[in-house]
Amino acid sequence: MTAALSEGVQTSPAFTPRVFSGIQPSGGLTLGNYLGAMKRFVEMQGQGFETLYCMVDMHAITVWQDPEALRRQTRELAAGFIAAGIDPEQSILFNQSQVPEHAQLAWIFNCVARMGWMQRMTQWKDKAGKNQQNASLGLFAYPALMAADILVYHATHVPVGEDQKQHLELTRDIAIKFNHDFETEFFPLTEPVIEGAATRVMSLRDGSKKMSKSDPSDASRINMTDDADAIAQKIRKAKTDPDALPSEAKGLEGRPEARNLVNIYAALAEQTVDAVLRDVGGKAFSEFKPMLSDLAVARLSPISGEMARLMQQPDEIDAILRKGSERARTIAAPILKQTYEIVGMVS
Ligand code: AQP
Repeated sequence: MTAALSEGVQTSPAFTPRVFSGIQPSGGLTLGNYLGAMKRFVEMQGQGFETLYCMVDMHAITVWQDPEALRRQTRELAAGFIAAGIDPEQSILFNQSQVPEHAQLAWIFNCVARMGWMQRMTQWKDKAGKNQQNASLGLFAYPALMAADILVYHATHVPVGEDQKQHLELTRDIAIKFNHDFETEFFPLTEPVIEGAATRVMSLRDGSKKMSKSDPSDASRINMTDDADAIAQKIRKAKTDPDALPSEAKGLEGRPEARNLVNIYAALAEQTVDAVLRDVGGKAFSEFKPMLSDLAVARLSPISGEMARLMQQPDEIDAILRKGSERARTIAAPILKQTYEIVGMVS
């Protein structure tokens, strides 16, 4: 039996409705992170869930991070969360490494998950590339840590972008195997929440590649800290095709770059793609791109302005994250303790 909380979102009554999600401080925040994840995080606040949002710094170091850059990016990401609308009183905002229960539960899950499951993960294949022997063990085990991030809170819902869907399925597989092996129903089967017009924002330079913080080309992405000129220039130079925009969504088939810009517009305007195309169908990109730039600047500049202001007060950011990790531990510690008991570890 399930109980409806908000439109389209269901939860099992056996578990407290609880949202967990994280973002890696592996670079500056992108428009992809904002539309695919952070905007959704804000929308789920105050909707009948407890909400926990995390800077997943332990995930970030699965590939090399300069220590000074990691510190700066972690604070900048926290500033981004708050500037985008996460209220650190209402939600629990914290840094993953400061809640050791994540790593402790991850070890148990390393012993539950199978090598074959990990080898199938497309993120592992993409990030390790052809040189798997030289990739870190942490990168391979990444999905088990992600499962621990979620299940150490018995989170029932995880808002993510499309690229994380496979990892969420693996989280459910780990919960199912743990519950089966130990003859329990201790871990919930967490629901991914992948919704909206921009669950997969693509590179501005290549409509077949995801927009990403770590793409070597800065022109491929809009950073949340970009100023109005940089946003306008990147959109002006974004790859497109020579045709005018269609009036219906099916006219975007086979036109990945056009689809991407329309999806971004729809997500920023909070309209459906069909509604956007009803207005802009027939326009050339030379007309549409300035509309998109104006909208992006209007939506993003209040956030980047607030991020810059918050970054002037790093001690305040650190205090918010410390308080968040203390609150997070009050939920995680008893769940870990019970897990140890189920597994047979003597305390
Ligand atoms: N392009 C995207 N479109 C929609 N959602 C996206 N997300 C990331 N890129 C897009 C969502 O943002 C959340 C946090 O992602 P992450 O930082 O944990 O890692 P990622 O998915 O690997 O993001 P990046 O920007 O590509 O980071 P790097 O370059 O370090 O690997 C997730 O919910 C993700 O779906």
